[in-house]
Amino acid sequence: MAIRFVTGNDGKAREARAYLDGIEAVEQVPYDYTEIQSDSLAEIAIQGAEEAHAELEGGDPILVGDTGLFVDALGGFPGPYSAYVEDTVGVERLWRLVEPEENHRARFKTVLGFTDGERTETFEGTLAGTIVAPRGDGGFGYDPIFEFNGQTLAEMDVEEKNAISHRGRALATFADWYADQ
Ligand code: ITT
Ligand code: NA
Repeated sequence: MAIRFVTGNDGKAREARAYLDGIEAVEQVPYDYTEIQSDSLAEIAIQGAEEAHAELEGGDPILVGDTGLFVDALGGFPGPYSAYVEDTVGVERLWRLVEPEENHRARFKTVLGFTDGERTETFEGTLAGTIVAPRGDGGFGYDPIFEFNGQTLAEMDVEEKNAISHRGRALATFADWYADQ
């Protein structure tokens, strides 16, 4: 058996493997599930996991991740719409929106949705930080404008980021739970 982690991103699959090392094998599957329009990352992750489990061949369990960046001064925008906003507005212009605001606090949230076809569970991880002018060329997505402990996530190396990241925290919680099953 293997956990099928639904993502188009090899880095995320490697990260999942690191947390599940010695617990379960992780297979990366590039299934493009329908992203329902919802204010809730958990709802999106649950629907995505259940759809992938129903549509893909084979019965191995499915894990999907849904992430959002929630900016306090923007009422939590872009939140569950973060992928769409990255593609349309872009990261640099999101920074420009936040720049004139007094409060630059934001947080990343990842919700993992797991299903084995019988049970569906969600696991959450968050990372609080500050929105800053873009710095660094590592990472992906909103990493250049998200500062944690004086560094943007794009200035960290992969191991450093994964050790503190929202997805890392969600994966650690999931791995603990899964190991007990
Ligand atoms: P997959 O579902 O194929 O993994 P995705 O990009 O559609 O990729 P996510 O839910 O992980 O799905 O990401 C939503 C948005 O948040 C998207 O714009 C990402 O670039 C961004 N994002 C996710 N994780 C991030 C991270 O660790 N650092 C910076 N941006 C991140
Ligand atoms: Na996703």
